[in-house]
Amino acid sequence: MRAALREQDPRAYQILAREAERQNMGLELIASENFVSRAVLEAMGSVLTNKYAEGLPGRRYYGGCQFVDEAERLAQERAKALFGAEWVNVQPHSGAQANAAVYLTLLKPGDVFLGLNLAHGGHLTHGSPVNFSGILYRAEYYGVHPETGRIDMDEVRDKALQIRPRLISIGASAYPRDFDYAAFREIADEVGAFLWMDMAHTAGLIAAKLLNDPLPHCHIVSTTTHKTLRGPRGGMLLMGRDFDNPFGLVAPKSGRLKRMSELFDSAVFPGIQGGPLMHVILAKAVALGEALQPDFVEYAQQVIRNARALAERLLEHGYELVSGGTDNHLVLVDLRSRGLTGKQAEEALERAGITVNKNMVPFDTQSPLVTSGIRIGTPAVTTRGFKEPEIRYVADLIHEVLSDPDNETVLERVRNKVLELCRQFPLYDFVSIGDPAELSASRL
Ligand code: DSN
Repeated sequence: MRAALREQDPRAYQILAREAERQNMGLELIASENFVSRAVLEAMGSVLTNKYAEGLPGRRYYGGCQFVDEAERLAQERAKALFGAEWVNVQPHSGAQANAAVYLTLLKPGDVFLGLNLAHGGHLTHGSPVNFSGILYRAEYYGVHPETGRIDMDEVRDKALQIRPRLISIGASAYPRDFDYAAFREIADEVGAFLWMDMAHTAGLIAAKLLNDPLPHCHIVSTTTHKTLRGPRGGMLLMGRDFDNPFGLVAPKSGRLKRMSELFDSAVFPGIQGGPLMHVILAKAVALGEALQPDFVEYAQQVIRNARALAERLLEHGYELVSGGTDNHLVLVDLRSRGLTGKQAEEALERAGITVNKNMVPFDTQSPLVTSGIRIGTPAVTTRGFKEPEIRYVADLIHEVLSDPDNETVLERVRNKVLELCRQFPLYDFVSIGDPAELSASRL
């Protein structure tokens, strides 16, 4: 199939080949990225993309859905088994879509909700003023403690009692610590709010039971499927149990009282989406099947061990880490004491073949386009086979670059070391530009 792409559309093929080369020959340390298996790639690049299937399995608005119904049921069944969920919806096209369905179900425009400040590790869809969540609803924030860098549960409670939100959200895109869901639930119950966890970043680590489990405590849990879960780009909603509609929510048109699961299903379709991406849903089923295998737990354990080793080595080099370390798959480096901005660091590392992202640190005074920090994650390089010795070496390379970020000789030297490391841990055997493009994953 890729030979067809090369012959029919060389420009598109070149883009694909060059991106494959970039992934193969660079160090991918963006905390939200990963490398999927060949099986997941095959499911995604399949004829299921041709099928319209609005509705749910067995209740579609189109004929010919017998096989895509099986795909969706397989994904549902595996997601339930993996997370111990009573209900799932595997249709959200992305994490942002899954989150949109949460808001649509639980809030009315103008309602108040409480989420983690974006500048303290929160996510765009948790109330940023430039996102629908902050435009349509009234977002209030809790943050981390200035000294510990950890979420301050006293602040969460005080804020919740003061503003009486209808919804409290948990979850982050740059928070290196675990969450105390039971404590959040107590606060939510005290103020009569729904509790929602967006576990997009840590879903794979939660599935492997290495972090606290939000499902028993939250009314709703959303996730992406492509980060630590190592599946295709997409979203998902889950409930530990199908709670009786605690605040008497009714369906938008009929005004009828419904189960929470029915309300969330209708919020995804027809609420915010049309036809589900059935090729992606099949790929979600494949990835969830992989995550149910025992070696996925080993992978997730290694992700955390690698993040800890990275943190320790960076601390040895004198870097400041938000919260002083990590419980999960990422570290957040505060560069203020080194006289560097996140932007400078990201750009210098990129030139040396190391991809990270600049990131706000709590109480940052720089703009989001400059920032004072970088976020470094281990899921992708762990998939590649890196263990503690390699990750410590990566920390050394980062330090080499950041100690002299404008020195082209240093950047070139590190780039060569990165290439050497990448050759030792081949990823996709996607032959370099000009060769027949057979994707035969050598390690995956
Ligand atoms: N933008 C993603 C991240 O990098 O964390 C989250 O959606």
